[in-house]
Amino acid sequence: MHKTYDVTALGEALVEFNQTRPGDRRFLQGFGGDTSNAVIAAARAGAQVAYLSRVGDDAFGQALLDLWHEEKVDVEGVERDAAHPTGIYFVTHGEQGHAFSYLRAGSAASHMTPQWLDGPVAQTIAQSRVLHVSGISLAISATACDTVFAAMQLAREAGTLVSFDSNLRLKLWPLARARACITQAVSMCDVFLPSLEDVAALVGLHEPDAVIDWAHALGASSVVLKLGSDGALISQRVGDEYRRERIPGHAVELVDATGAGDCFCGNLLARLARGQPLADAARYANAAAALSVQGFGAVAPLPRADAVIARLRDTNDRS
Ligand code: KDG
Repeated sequence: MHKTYDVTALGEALVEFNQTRPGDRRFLQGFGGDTSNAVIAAARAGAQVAYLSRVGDDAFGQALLDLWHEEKVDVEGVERDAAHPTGIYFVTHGEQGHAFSYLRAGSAASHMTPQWLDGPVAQTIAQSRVLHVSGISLAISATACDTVFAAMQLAREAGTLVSFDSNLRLKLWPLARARACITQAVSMCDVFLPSLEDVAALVGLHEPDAVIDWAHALGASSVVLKLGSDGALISQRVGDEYRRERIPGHAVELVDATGAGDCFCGNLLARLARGQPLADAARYANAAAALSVQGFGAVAPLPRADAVIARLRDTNDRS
């Protein structure tokens, strides 16, 4: 099958309202939704991308479609739903970092079903080098969960690499269900992109090497453990061996970490889809994520390739 797209993601996009300062009543409108953030990050890295989702036939759904149009994200696989709204979320900031509050129950995206995959959506998955999904895509409803598993299966059959970010959000589902579904998804993916906090909360593993062993034992052939400002630990099956490497982090001044993990995923997948080795793709993604936390909101600060390349060059010159 000819691969038209480098990276396609499936999930829910949201309109974001981000508190401008801790305690402030002013909220800046932006955009979010982890898989949408990741696919925009990949587009800004130079990849050909598509997004698969459902939005309301409302002003926020239109705003998201306009955003994707500006960002050169193919939206053939985005359906509008006249009966259910586009989801929204609020970001508040405090001493513990940022927190999310959602108004998304019953949203258009949560009404996706496996039947919706038939036709153009399945076609786009088959025409992609990578399909990216997340724990949030699984969490938003039972039918969305079924849809994501069916999409992962379609991708596997079409020779499309399957990427999965655990993105555990315990406001969206109970821990026991999250554990069962996320474990299943890890067993169906090629590239697993968890954070240490997610796996600690899910299965009680706190050591990076133990997390990598657990994910490989479930079936993921590549694991990229995101460690925030400490960089990443990557591990890849090569023949009968597993090769592990630590990718150092970047010290930067943090403004807002919303979407930094999605930025990392989108940039990593854009580079992998173009044939870059995992370690180089992870170094690139790390630099991109470091840049993204210096701006405000999930989408606005996602960097473009020239800024990431300049950051990598500066880091090399200093070492
Ligand atoms: O990773 C950032 C996302 O979590 C944010 O944009 C909103 O997708 C979102 C969610 O469901 O938490």
